[in-house]
Amino acid sequence: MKNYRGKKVAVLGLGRSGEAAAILLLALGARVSILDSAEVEKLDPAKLQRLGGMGLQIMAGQRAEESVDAFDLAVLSPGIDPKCALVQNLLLRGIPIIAEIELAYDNSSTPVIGITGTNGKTTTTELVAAMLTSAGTRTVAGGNIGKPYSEIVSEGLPLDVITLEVSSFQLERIQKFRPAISVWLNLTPDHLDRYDSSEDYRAAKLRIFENQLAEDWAVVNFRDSLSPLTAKRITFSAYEVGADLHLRGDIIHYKDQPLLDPRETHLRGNHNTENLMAALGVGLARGLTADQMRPALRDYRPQPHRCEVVRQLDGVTYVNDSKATNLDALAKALTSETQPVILIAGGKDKGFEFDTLAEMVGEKARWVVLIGEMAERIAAVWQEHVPCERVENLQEAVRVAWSLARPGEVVLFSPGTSSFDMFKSYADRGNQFRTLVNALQSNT
Ligand code: UMA
Repeated sequence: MKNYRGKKVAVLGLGRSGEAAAILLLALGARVSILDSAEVEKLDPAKLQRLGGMGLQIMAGQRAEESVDAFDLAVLSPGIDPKCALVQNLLLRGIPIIAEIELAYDNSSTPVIGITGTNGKTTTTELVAAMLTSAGTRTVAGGNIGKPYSEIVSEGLPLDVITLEVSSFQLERIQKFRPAISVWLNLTPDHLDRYDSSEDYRAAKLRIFENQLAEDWAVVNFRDSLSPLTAKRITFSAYEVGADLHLRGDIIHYKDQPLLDPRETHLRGNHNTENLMAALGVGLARGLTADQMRPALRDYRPQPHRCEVVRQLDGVTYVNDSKATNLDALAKALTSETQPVILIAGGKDKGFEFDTLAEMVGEKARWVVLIGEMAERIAAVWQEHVPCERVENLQEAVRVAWSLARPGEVVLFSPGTSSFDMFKSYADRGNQFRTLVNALQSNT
């Protein structure tokens, strides 16, 4: 643990991570300023009042971006791109900048399980936390899943291990962050609005292994060729029998030992089988038996917006997969469907090329309805393979999909990109879809 007493520390960003980091730093005796690029009237007044009352200094907008204060250290919120003016100003002045998770790690002696990957992080983090808890291990789930790591450290609960969902953004400015178990679920292109290339995105994620020692564990997807790792490795794959955790028939095996039948769980699709395998890998690394691991994995119910069945109407199944904010998630949702699909997709331009999915969409979907910033460009590359219709908003998209769908088909809302062009978040987008679907009337 570093000594922060009397140190002048800038916390960058007044979101959840920034608030948690500031509170932890105050408790450590630092003199804390929060700097946020947004103009003060855009910031949450209740939060400003709360933090102001704790003796924190808050700088907003241009004043924050041009600050000349002599900080000893800055702590970066994950959503802030280091290329932005706020960060560049500090870097040019030689002020060291660390990630929020580095601050938390540096001030806690509880071991960490770090779970990263493009898709499946939240489900796997919840599976691991539920499995460990039911086996008598004291843990909480936090990090990118919602509760900042710094908040968990401030709470100071007696825990055996902290289960963290870790994003590439959070890993960018770590120094010593070292999970006792690192989980690598998968990697497909994402966040190309922040990274110059997929290689940069991969390099940020790979940092989850960089401080691991030989006594640590890496639970990794067999199909991703990761260069040699220092930690002991457990591999998993729903497609390759050579992995330590693999499928024989429908049953997940660890080497020759049957562990779990995914059909006994509430999770659908091979991508979820891999999430279950990753959770089992963590359990094995911690010495749990199959009997200790199975019950919680069987009971677990996924969060909304992840291939969530909203309702059946006139023989048509409506599925909300608003959490599909990248192409890989969309591909996985399509692969999970065995019936013809009316696909609703599209959203913010994140730098993706949708042509890579054209053939799969042509095979799985009978019709595509497109919304958002990307609608035109997706139609241009998909319409040779499948009829595409562009509409103005989600309401119209649901109405068109409803009029096209036949009994036995699936209306799948799996946007394949972010929501921020039209909605507050993927959750807002999924909630609106659910409301619209629940308002549909039967044809019969
Ligand atoms: N801000 C600036 N300058 C900028 C950009 C933003 O000052 O250039 C300010 C904003 O005005 C705002 C603050 O930064 O006040 C927001 O910071 P933040 O985006 O880091 O938001 P937090 O509330 O701290 O949420 C972050 C994660 N957000 C992102 O990584 C974008 C949350 O993950 C995470 O749950 C939370 O920390 C707690 O750990 C969300 C996410 O979308 C769910 N993650 C991405 C994903 O899953 O794909 C990585």
